[in-house]
Amino acid sequence: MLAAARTQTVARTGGLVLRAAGVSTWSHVPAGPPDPILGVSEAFKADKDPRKINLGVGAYRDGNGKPYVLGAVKKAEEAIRASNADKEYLPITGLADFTKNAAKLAYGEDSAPFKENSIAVTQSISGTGALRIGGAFLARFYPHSKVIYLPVPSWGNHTPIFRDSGLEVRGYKYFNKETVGLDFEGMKADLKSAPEKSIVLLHACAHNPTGIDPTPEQWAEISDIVKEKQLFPFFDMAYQGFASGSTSRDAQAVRHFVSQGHQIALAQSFAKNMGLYGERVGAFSLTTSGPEERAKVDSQIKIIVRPMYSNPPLHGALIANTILSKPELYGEWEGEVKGMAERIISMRDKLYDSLTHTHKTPGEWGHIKSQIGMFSFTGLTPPQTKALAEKAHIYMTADGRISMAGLNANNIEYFAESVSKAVKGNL
Ligand code: IK2
Repeated sequence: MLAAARTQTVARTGGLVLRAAGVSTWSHVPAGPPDPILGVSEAFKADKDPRKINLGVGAYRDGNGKPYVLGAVKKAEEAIRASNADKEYLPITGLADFTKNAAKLAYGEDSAPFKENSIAVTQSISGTGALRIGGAFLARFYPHSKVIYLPVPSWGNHTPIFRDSGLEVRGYKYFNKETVGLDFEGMKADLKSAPEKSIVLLHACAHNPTGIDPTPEQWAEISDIVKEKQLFPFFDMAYQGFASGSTSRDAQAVRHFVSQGHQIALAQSFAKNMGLYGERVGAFSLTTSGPEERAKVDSQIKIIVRPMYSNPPLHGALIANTILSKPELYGEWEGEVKGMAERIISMRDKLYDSLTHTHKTPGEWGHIKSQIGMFSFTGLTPPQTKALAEKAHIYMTADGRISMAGLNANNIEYFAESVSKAVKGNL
């Protein structure tokens, strides 16, 4: 283009004029902080040391530290390929067979709302999307409160999800630093003093980040308080099967609440228990009074979803549904979930032994064994986690949370030795 013509184009279009003058339209946009969890993966990737270990993100790794595609998933994909499935749009609330099977997995086929067809359920962009749809639905239709109480601490994304949904976020006590266990008295006191009918977020199992769950007896007490205070329970179940190795045992809290007559909201994810992280498969559900009310709730969920992303992705839902609906794949999947949970538990035992017996690390480390699920809240301080990253190339979130699944026979000794040195102050 000739210089004169170029000048004319620049003069005619506002954005270009600004750029030509050296001022961009976006010059006022401040740099945001890196994500506290995914930022750790970026730092890990940039590290070239061969000893590096990533215990940041909660993604399962096999005994060789490699991402794991479940055998049941591979077989489901073969079945889908063989069926010559098309690539048409799904309905707004997703694949109906999948959402039905997801609800069955969570609530149990004998539960009253499942049998009565009163669960409004929609496919979601994994667990995050389920929480976001739920937050938006509650902000729009829950008549009693716009406040949601989260455990302190909670998964780091909960607060932004619910704030962006239009809810006010407050906290209830959950973690006791002294015992590195559940602050059950604090939790009960905070739930009792919350305004009546507030919304309360409960991690159904394998609490992230602490790895500490209430016992069944404690869940029964929590259910009583929720009933007494007429709180609205919103369960986040991102790890069904990962806590105990059994999907039905891990659904105990959800099923107990439902059996006690609570109406609940539930976010489900198939990222961890089927290893479908990047496929983004999840479900959001609400229990209603019956099919008529369910249909009305469904219609409003569609109105929330349509302007956000129109309809959910197909492939992951087909995989999950194939597994959930074919008995032989279901059985194989259950065995694989158990296998993943057991490998994590064996890492807990090894880490505990190495920290206490081999390296005589100062402090009490029993919580490494007693915590549940994918994560351990180690009790390491931010300066210790910083030193571990800078000097030992070991990456975890600044709060000292480690993804146990990142440990294996090849790196656990180096990890225990480095932690021990960090605690003794001689890393
Ligand atoms: N809810 C909880 C409690 C979660 O932990 C997650 C997944 N978090 O995984 C990343 C990490 O903490 O390292 C989710 C919901 C949502 O997960 P997704 O959207 O992947 O299903």
